[in-house]
This record gives sequence, C-alpha cells and structure tokens, in this order.
Amino acid sequence: MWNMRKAVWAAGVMALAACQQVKVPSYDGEMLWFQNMANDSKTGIAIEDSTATLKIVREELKQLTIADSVIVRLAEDQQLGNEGFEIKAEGRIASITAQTETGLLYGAYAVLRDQKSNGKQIVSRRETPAYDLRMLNHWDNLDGTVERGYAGKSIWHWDGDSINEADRKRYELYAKANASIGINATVINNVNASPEMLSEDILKRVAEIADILRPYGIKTFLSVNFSSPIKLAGTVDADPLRAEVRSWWKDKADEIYGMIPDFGGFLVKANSEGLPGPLDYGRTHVDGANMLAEALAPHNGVVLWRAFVYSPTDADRAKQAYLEFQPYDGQFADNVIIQIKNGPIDFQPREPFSPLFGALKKTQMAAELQITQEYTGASNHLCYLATMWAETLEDDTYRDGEGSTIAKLTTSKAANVKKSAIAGVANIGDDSNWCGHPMAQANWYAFGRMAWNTSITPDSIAEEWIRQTMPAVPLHAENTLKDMMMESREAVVDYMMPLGLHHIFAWGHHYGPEPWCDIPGAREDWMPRYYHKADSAGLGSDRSPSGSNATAQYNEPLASQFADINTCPEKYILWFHHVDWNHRMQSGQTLWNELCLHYDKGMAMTGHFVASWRRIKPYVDGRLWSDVNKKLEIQRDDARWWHDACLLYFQTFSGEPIAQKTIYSLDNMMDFHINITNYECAPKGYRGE
Ligand code: GCW
Repeated sequence: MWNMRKAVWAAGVMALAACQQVKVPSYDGEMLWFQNMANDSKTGIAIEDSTATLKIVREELKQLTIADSVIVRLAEDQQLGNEGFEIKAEGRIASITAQTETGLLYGAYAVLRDQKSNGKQIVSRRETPAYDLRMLNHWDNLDGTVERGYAGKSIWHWDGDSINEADRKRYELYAKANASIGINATVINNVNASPEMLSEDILKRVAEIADILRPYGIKTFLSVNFSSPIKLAGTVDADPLRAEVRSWWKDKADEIYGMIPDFGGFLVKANSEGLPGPLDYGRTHVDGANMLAEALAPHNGVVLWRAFVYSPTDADRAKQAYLEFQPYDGQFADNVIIQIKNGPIDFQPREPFSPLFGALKKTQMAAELQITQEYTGASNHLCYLATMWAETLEDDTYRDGEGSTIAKLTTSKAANVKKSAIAGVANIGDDSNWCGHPMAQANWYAFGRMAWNTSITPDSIAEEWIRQTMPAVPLHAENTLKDMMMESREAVVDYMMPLGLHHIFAWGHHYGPEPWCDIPGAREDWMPRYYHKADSAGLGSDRSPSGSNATAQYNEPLASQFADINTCPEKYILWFHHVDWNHRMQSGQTLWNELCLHYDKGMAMTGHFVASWRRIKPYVDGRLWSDVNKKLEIQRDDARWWHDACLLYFQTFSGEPIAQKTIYSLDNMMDFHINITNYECAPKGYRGE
C-alpha cells in the first residue's frame, strides 16, 4: 500500500514536472553557488570604481536584476566597523553603504544573495561580522598533496616563475567564493608545515597569491614549522629564548611584511604528533607563542597557536589539551589566539565540546572546525556539517555562569577579545567542482556564513545554498533536499559512532571502520580499543571520577551531569562511561539493543537519502544528479559496512543477537520500503504497510 501510494505520488510529480516543462538549468560544479547568474541586467550602478575592489563590486553588481538602480558609496559610520555594511531598499532602488571597500563588497554579495533567496528581493539591513578573522586553514603541502584532502591535489602551485593564467583565474574564483560568504583570511599551507615554506622563493609565490586575494578582502597567513631557523639558517636549535632564534623570526617577519604588507600572521602546530616546538627545549607554549607574537606585533600580525596536543602519556588523551594550556591562562601576548578543535579528541562525528573553551578566562580562543570530511565519509558521504558546528557554537561552557556559549566566548563581542577568530579546515582541492562531492560545497558555504553570523540557522543556510546552487528546484523538492542535508550528520553519527563512540576508524585511513584494529607496538592512543574499551561487561570509556575523571575538566553543572551515568546525555554516554551491555537506556532498551538500533537507523537513513534524491531528479542537471546519486549509493553501501563491521565486532563482547527494526534492501531501491516516519514502530521484517 505504502509503495503503491509512493509510486502514484512519484508518477504525479513526474507528470507535473513534464506538463510544467521544467527548464533544468545546466550546472557547472566549478561555479559553486554562482550557478546561472544573470547576464542581462539593466540595473543602473552608481559607484566610483577607481580601485581593484570597487571594480569587482561593479562587475558583480552587473548581475543584479531585482533593482532598477543601486547606489554604492563609502560613508563614515563607526558602528559598521571595517567590514560591515548597510543596505537600504525602497521599491526598486537600493543603496549599499560601508566605511570600507571590503564592506561594500560584502554588501554587494548580500544583495546578490537576496536575488536568489530571501524572497528574491533586496532586504534593508545592517550587518557586521561575528568574528574578525574568518579563516580557512588549508592542509596543503608543497609537493601538491593535501593532508586529509578528498578533492584532488592542492590548488596552490609552486613551480614556474610566476602564477599562470589558468591558476590566476581559479584563485580569483576562489577569492570571490570566499568573499561572497565573508571569509577574509586563509592559511594556505598545512599545519604540518615544511620549513621551506619560509624560503625566499616560496615567499615570492605567496606574495603573488596574496596580491590576487587582497582585492577580495582576504588576508594571507602561513603555517610555520617551529624548527624553521635551524633548517633555513643553521641556528643551533630553535629555543624560543635564544637571542639568535628570536632575531631570526623578527627578521623573517620583516622580510615577509616587506613582500606582503597586509600579511595576516602565523598558524602553529607545535609539540604535537611529532612536530617540533618549545617543549623540546624545556620551554613552554607561552615562550614559543610569545616569541612569534613579538616578531609579528610591529606589523599587527597574529599568532594562532593550536591546542591540538597530545602525547603517549598516562593522561587520557581527552584531557591533555586542557592540562597543557589551562595553567598558562592569561600569559599569552595580546596578539596570540589559542586555536582549539571543537572537541577534546579529533574532529569525530560527534564529540562533547573541548573543556578548554570553558577553562581559559584571560586568553583569546578560536574554535577550529573541520570542513574537510576526514572522519565523516571523505568526499563520498553527504554530511552537512552546519548542524554539528551549530551544536558546538551553542554549547554552554558555563565559564562565566549560564549562557557562556562557545559562540559568546569567542566572537568579537566577548570580553578580553581584541581580535576574534574562527577557523575551518578547508575541503578544497583542484577537482573541477572544488570539493569532490557537489554537496560538500555546502559545507564550505556554511562555514563562511556561520563565521559571519553565528545565529543564522543551519536550516536557512541550507536553503540559501540550494537556491543559489540549484535554482530551478521547486519548493517541495527544496524541502526534500534540505531535509536530507539537515538529517545527514545525525545519520553519519548513527551508522559510524552513535552514543558517544569515537575513533574506531581503520588504521590506514579515517574512512571505514576497524574497531578491532590491533597493531603490535603501535601507540595505544592511536588504537580504537583505547577509545571504545569493549569487554564482556560493556562498552565505552570511563571518564567519570571512577575513571580518568575528564568530566572534572568541565564547569558545573556539566561536570556532575557528565559524571553521572543517569544524567549524562545519551549522545555522550559511551564517551564518558563504560556502560553495562544491559544498562537500561531512556527508551527502555538495553545498551546493546539501543546501539544496534542506532546503526540500523543510520543505515536506513542513507537509503532514504537515495530515495529522496530521486525526487529531485526532474529539477537538476543530469550530470549533477547522477554524480550525487553515485555518491549516495556509495554512502548507503558504506553505512551497511559500518553497521555490519561494528555490530559483528561488538557482538563478540555482548554475546547478544543483533537487534533490527528495518529490513533493508540494498539491491532494489525503487522498491524502497523503509518508512522513516514510522521507523520507531516498524517491526523486524517490515516491508511496507
Ligand atoms: O586529525 C588529525 C589528522 C592529521 C592532522 C592532525 C592535526 C594535519 O589525522 O592529519 O594533521 O589531526 O589537526 O594536526
């Protein structure tokens, strides 16, 4: 019955589409969210376009069709700051005002966004960004590879005397894409940085790149290797208190600013995963960061010092960043920002927030989010990450009492913050569609939009993105697609690591499951069992006071809430507790059954995505459709892999049969029979109503 209804409904949609003769616009993956922009605008544009930035503003506004005229002007308005803008619209006449050219550029992209979304009319408003630095972090290496990159090789090329025409065009498009969503800073190389990055030849190319990005309001930053002076100048060591080392960094900073006057600063991964750092010389993170800060300060440069540190010690890895950084609160220079990954471990599909956010009171902090899908299905899985980031930004640390959300503690308005920042590890490569998965472009887009305004909802960002990327999709299909996006991250959590499980990925890659992985002699904290702790009694890491006591790193009331198995949110239960297989969950199910049902549901959702995407087919370009379809089918098969691998392995400990609520047909999706809405009550063997 259900199938029949569905078939009739589908036929109806097709017929409707046919009789409306949907004109499906062509799709060019390279053009990101600038698909099918108008080229027949008659809008009058009043602008003094004497500079590179203002020329871009004029060019962009030539695509504006929803106004008869637009006046673009600079004016003093302190509250708008350096990047804010004001848009006023009366009928079909609009004006964009800002104090700076960059503000005007952001205003221009805002009205163009209105043209495709926002009721397709220009909306009067004033906007200023939430963060001063809205940064991409590329993990790109000089040899052209991209660490944890799934979209081809690096877009940055280092050979030849200067940047070639094709690259120049791509960099302009890259800059335009970033500017259109408010990204104003980019670190172009990997945090696992080569000292060579600071060599003269490479810096010349960096300067060329910076020249291309500058008119789009984007500052260039570099990741630096702490041992650079040893490698490049033969200093005896890289001790941050050694005069010779300090003056090398000063000279290097002067040299860089001589070439790139608006250079942003350095991003540093030190004493982490084998990289050198001040601790090698018995010094501290403060010594290291402040030395670089001193070199950059005369030029207004910034040091982003990463808190992603852990070593094979006895301390629970989840506790280490806090243990290493909290004692130095208040000692970092004014132009140092501590860059903290959202969770205490490493970009897992779901982690509780890093307790360091709630512990540093006198230190500037930036959240580091991962746009590239290292642990969320690479460029094969649909995983719209805005929902994860919103979860992090809204998490309450209780640092200054209730309401101390991460957003509140890190944005420009936060106390003690001179320069605020947020970073996203880029998912960009030289693939023609930039991100590997067409839908992964939405994550790049969403990162920029959330960095501009932490309160825009993931839902409305998805809507904006769809309207600009797939402009012919009618409302019902847009809603279908939006639902897929909004549900996708939870689905990934469910089929990979539900209930607080983490780091059970395969050793050689971070794509598939390998909870059983056991490499003789390898670091304990790189082994899945370090995290899942499965045994015949139960599953999960005991981080309560009876275990590693990581819960104590959180402020009250969270510390007590997480510490007690009965009050710990179930989404984190296996993160904080070793839970008995027969523990009764809120649903009334045992832990084992609940675990099975999460895997089952995640897997079912991926089938649901395949089916939903079929409904979008009439409205999008054929190649785009099949490209995404292929990936969704891979995701569905991978979800089954995760489900089978994890449950069969954990079953060796629980000894219980695998519970299931859905029967999942992998080979005949047209006969799709999982009713997600009725999921909760679908009996085993369920095959439709
Ligand atoms: O997630 C881990 C990655 C490494 C990465 C590291 C980091 C750049 O597996 O590839 O190195 O984190 O964030 O420094």
